[in-house]
Amino acid sequence: MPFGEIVCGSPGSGKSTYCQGKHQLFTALQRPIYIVNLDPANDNIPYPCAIDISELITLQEVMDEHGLGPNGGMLYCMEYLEKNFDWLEGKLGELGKEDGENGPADVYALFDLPGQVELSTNHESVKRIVDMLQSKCGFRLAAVHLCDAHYVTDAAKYISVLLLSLRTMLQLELPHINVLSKIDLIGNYGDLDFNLDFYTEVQDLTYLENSLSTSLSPRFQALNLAMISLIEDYNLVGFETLAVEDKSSMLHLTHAIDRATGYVFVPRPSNASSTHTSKNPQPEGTIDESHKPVSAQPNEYALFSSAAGPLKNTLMNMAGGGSAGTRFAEAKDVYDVRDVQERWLDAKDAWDAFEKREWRREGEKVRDEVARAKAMENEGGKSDPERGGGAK
Ligand SMILES: Nc1nc2c(ncn2[C@@H]2O[C@H](COP(=O)(O)OP(=O)(O)O)[C@@H](O)[C@H]2O)c(=O)[nH]1
Ligand SMILES: [Mg+2]
Repeated sequence: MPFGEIVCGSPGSGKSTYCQGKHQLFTALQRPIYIVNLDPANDNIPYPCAIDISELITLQEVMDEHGLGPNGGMLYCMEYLEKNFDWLEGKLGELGKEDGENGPADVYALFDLPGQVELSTNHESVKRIVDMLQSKCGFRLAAVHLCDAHYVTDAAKYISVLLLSLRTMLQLELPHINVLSKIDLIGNYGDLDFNLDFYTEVQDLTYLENSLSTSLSPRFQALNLAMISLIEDYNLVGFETLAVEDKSSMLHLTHAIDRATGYVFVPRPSNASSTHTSKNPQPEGTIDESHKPVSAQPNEYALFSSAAGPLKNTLMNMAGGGSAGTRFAEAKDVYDVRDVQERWLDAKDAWDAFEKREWRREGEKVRDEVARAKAMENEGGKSDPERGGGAK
């Protein structure tokens, strides 16, 4: 069963960077992943692209041929893709056939969408493309909606991003994960009025009234209150956080997405034994369950990143040797938004310094290991009987 993510969000919210980060993470976890670029204006694609819409249509062509501007051109491109969905279906059908994979049935794909907000809020083409991915190609999808974390620094912007997230959720009708992206930059925008969990958990929004009434004309106060109560009535919006370069953050988000799509609950790909080749061996100490029926075997791709439950002690381990990480140094086993607050707001400098020390230590370790391996190789060469240097 193919699984995937519809990666959406405003221009510059970090969609392509997230796709690239996820590709790197999954490659490290030996979990296959394919990225489909559906943004015809994406010129510098930072990730290896399995399928690229620009093979079908480019924004520049459309603008030149039909005399359209960038926005109209983008809508045209999406309508064109909808009409030519067979092209996408054919390309998706080719995925996963190399490297002993199980073919398109077991593909995990990321769909990098264009940033025009109306595409995921009120234009119908993307919605119909998503529907066809599910009905024709059998994908189990989740929407991953990226919003720049900068929006939480201002009450009015925060309300607008809540409304945007709510509208996108209602439009796409998918299991939905809203994400405050670039959370590593949040400290640059000054102090927040509330702790981060107030924003991620969308707690009692009436607390925002004061800041809203000072930043806007009194005429709009009633409207603000009405919008706040609308968001609270639906009670649907919440946020995860993301800093692409931070492995714990990426793993935590992957965990949330795997639960939303249901990936953690499916058995592993039916030919997964073929992934344990000499090139891709089973990790040392793993219990070999290949004799059991596939349905009784754990989905190890998800296990590495997800099904194992909350990422126990990930950050605590990092904190073990340093002075940073006051919260993490306590015996705790859940990575939550308070950890994010400490990492990027309360103790950012201490954590940055700690990470730098860790990287240096890791670099030195690798250098020593390489030197040791070289020395052993040289010694082995000297004592090699075939070369005549060894004792007989
Ligand atoms: N500091 C930081 N910058 C990020 C992060 N994610 C994306 N960016 C930057 O945000 C900018 C826009 O990202 P991009 O992926 O092109 O956004 P897109 O238009 O949504 O695809 C780029 O300069 C990225 O380097 C992040 O997690 N942290
Ligand atoms: Mg992009």
